[in-house]
Amino acid sequence: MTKHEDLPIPVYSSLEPVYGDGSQLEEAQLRFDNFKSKFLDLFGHPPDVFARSPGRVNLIGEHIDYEGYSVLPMAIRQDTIVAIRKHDAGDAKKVLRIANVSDKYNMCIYPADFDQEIDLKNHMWGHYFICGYKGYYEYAKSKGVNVGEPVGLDVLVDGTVPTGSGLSSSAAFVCSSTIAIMAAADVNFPKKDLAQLTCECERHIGTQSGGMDQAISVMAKTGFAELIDFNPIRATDVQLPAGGTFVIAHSLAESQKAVTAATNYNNRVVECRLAAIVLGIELGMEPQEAISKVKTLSDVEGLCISFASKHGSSDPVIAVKEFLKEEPFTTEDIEKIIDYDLPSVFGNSPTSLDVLKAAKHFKLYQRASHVYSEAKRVHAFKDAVSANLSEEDKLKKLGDLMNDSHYSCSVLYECSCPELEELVKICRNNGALGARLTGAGWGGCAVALVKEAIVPKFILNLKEQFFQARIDKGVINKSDLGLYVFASKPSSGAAIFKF
Ligand code: NG1
Ligand code: MG
Repeated sequence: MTKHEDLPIPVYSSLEPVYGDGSQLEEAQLRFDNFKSKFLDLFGHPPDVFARSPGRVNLIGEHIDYEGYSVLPMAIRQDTIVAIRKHDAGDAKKVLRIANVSDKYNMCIYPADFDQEIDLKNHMWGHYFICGYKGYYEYAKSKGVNVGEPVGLDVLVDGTVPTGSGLSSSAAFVCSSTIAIMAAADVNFPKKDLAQLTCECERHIGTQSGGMDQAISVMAKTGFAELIDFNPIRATDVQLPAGGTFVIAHSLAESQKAVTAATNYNNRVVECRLAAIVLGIELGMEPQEAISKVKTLSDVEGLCISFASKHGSSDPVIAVKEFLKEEPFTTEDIEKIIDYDLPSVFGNSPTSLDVLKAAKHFKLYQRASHVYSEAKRVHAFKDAVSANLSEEDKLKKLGDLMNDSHYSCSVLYECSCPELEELVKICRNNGALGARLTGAGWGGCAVALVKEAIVPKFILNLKEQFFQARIDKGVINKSDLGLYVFASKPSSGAAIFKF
């Protein structure tokens, strides 16, 4: 049997396979009808093809995908849809016109040039489309596809994943863009290749992302969360216990990851790399070898475990305790150990050099402890789901792991914020079995595991105890509440529509 990840992106001629039936389908029908007429109004032609890709909620496994460790997300129903039309090769207008159904986003215009530079100092929403555009053509050329000369494109975008919320609006946008560009070229690659390709695409925006968001957006299946492994990318279905529901709630602090990368996201990627190099050296590698070979904490896990096993354990956190001091490392501390100056370790990565410029010190002990312990929690979560336990005990175990994950993110990885702390506490006070920040953090959403039977009451209490004060202050409108707090079932992955 062909494996799920080896299949191409499904192509549908109707909306049912993705949006189901009933009111959701009616809503989707209306959305697509408006979308098509808006396209026609703007560009004077109907689109050739549509693509959609969903956002996701990460249930457990935060900030470890870029360290090579497995994560456990599920797709949500909110998604990005992209409609696209290719101009004829003879057309004079060789530009990419990228419009959005929301007035918040002005039309962006780029040259039709496969190798164009993305102006990172000047962040524009259309850049995410260009990430897909550049990445797709690089990849297609490497696969021997005859891509011809660049032609103009008309593109319309509609996203329902809230931005800056930790629900991966960015990956939904990059994946749907890349898949629309591919579909317009009449090509279809296997899902696992697209997952890898779109992960690389999104790095053009300047964040040194792991591949979780794109992998789940491309490979999700209705009804399942997925355990995502990397190198190579693989997805294993995880059937969640029926009696529990995941409720997603927005802290209303927006995290602008592309803008704060040097002090937040990319800073942690650099700290993890430095922690891995220092551990490698402490555990016997030559500095030169460690610098050239060690990219992630998973690269030195083997060394850490052999050390820990001398103490009768297989926990790499033991090696971290032994070899990394708890006080933050200064640049000089690290340079003394690695016998090299720091910028030369990251010489070819401008985004890492930005991190070094902005950093006062490096918390290697805390970051490595988080990564190794979080990686274990992901497997404990997966094991608990399939363990021979009562449903009650299963849910309790999953909740405990989520709480431990949040603690580690908050205290060791320092990617929470006051609003998320308040929200997580309110979730737990109202009967959540577990609650944690989800996604990169520094704002965005929390996810709570709640017993099915109390979901309506739970959401009501969150509205009263967290959101009402924000409505009173005018931060959000009461009529939009459903966008900020909702229960979510595992939804389906990316698709192409040809009507
Ligand atoms: P968000 O901020 O939710 O898009 C980011 C990364 C993930 C992962 C998580 C933290 C991107 C596109 N995504 O997710 O790869 O590292 O943070 O677990 O940067
Ligand atoms: Mg994102």
